[in-house]
Amino acid sequence: MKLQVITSNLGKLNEFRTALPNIEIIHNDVDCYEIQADTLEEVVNSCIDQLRSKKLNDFVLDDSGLFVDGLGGFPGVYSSYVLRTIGNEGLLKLMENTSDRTARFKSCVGACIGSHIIIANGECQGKINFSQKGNGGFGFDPIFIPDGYDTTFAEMTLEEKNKISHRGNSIRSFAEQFTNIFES
Ligand code: ITT
Repeated sequence: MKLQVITSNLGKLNEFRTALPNIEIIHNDVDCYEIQADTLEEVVNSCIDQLRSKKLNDFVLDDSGLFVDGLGGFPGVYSSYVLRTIGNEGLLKLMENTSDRTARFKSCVGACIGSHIIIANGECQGKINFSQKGNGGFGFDPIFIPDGYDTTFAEMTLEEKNKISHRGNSIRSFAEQFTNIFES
């Protein structure tokens, strides 16, 4: 089976390919209008509906964000906007006087395969570093240190990040549900 990964983000695409080595992944960057919603899952469900109404099938997508406790969960569902506007430097500046640096990445993966809809969530706890470190990954990776490590996601290989990351976790949960539906 061929599975289309719907994303404009090549970093995400690489993570799907690494986490699902036994599935043939095709990239599709067809646009999905991201509604303004309080949760990642609402955004994912809306995108699934939009893509189905365009007659697409056998696809998976991800909506994700970084939730910083000391900022009341911001940027959260506004993560993409924050990266596009103030970027990591701006977020670090915003946190100059924030002592609580705990944060979590969340990922919600949604898939439509045949007549089945699969929704899978993943999280990764950690903290926001005081400066950017590392050249790997994408987005907020240079400022996020997962719990139990002293390196940022951007200092890890793709395989290391996938083992512990929000998206690694949501893709594993997706793969488990996929196996239960199609291989039982
Ligand atoms: P899509 O086309 O798949 O929507 P996107 O980059 O716009 O790609 P999101 O809408 O999910 O992705 O926005 C989430 C933002 O959070 C985005 O700017 C990402 O760069 C960032 N982000 C998500 N997952 C991340 C990760 O694993 N590491 C670093 N930053 C991440």
